[in-house]
Amino acid sequence: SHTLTAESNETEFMSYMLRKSKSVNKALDEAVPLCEPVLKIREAMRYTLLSDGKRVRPMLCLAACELVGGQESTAMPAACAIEMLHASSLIQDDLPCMDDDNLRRGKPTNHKVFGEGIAVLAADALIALAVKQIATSSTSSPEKVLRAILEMAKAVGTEGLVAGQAADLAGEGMSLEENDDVGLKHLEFIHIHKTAAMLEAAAVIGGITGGGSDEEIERLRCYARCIGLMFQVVDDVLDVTKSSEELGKTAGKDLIAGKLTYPKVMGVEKSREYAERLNREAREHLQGFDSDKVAPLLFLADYIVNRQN
Ligand code: GRG
Repeated sequence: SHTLTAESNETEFMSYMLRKSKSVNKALDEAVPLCEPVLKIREAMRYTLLSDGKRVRPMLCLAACELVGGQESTAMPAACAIEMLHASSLIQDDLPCMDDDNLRRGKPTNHKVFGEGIAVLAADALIALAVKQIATSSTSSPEKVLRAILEMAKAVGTEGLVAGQAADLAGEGMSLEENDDVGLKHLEFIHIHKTAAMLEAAAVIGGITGGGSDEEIERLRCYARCIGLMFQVVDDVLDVTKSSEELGKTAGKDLIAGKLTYPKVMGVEKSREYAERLNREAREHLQGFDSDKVAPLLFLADYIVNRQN
């Protein structure tokens, strides 16, 4: 069966995710063909876009579309556009002037392979391609496309990713451990903008393209905001638990660098409780939807909160 019911188990959810990510990968591959002559910029775009990510955002977009009664194919151009924006942000985040990372998704970062100039251009081009992808999609009405583009713009700009990253840069080296409240506010601002905004856009755009009502779309927005924040809380907790397990190994870099994390401002136990609370809140926002159609979104929330790496 291709539907995931409320009674399904985790294995079924994982195969649902795998199926979705396979169709997303196929669509992404087709969206950036390697035309002859093969250009380095296209290779660079494909390098990050098609590398091994979880595809959580496109999956969320497709599941949200299906939740409100739409078809997977209707939301596919939007789902691809969201993953392009995500890939663009990863390339930029890894640059020497930002986080200066050598590895991403288990491979050398874009600028390590293609050089900084091409990496910056690939990130630019992926944003342009995202807009093109959704603007030329024939699966939604012009009005829905316009609404979706607005959501995308909000998610990347000074109301979204860029604001989060700027706050992150501004807070570098900030020592806020003595003042938990200020620290927590700053931390939440960063994560709501850097992580939750894009997940929110993914869910909302899925709801829009699927023909959801305004109320349904708002509920998807609240759900996605919760799981976005939860994603980061869990990430921070894993960072701490990983680094105490493999002290001196690869993890713990952020701790050494003095990055602000949830365990630092509220302790590991409280952070775990907070993640659980966000999960419950996320589920509450989805109450009343068709139980079979909502199953993937509930599993996704559990998957995020229970993940071990
Ligand atoms: C204008 C697009 C754009 C970006 C400029 C660099 C920047 C501003 C923002 C950084 C955004 C960023 C890297 C946020 C972190 C988001 C995050 C949680 C990344 C990890 O997501 P996963 O775990 O990664 O879903 P995979 O690899 O599975 O896709």
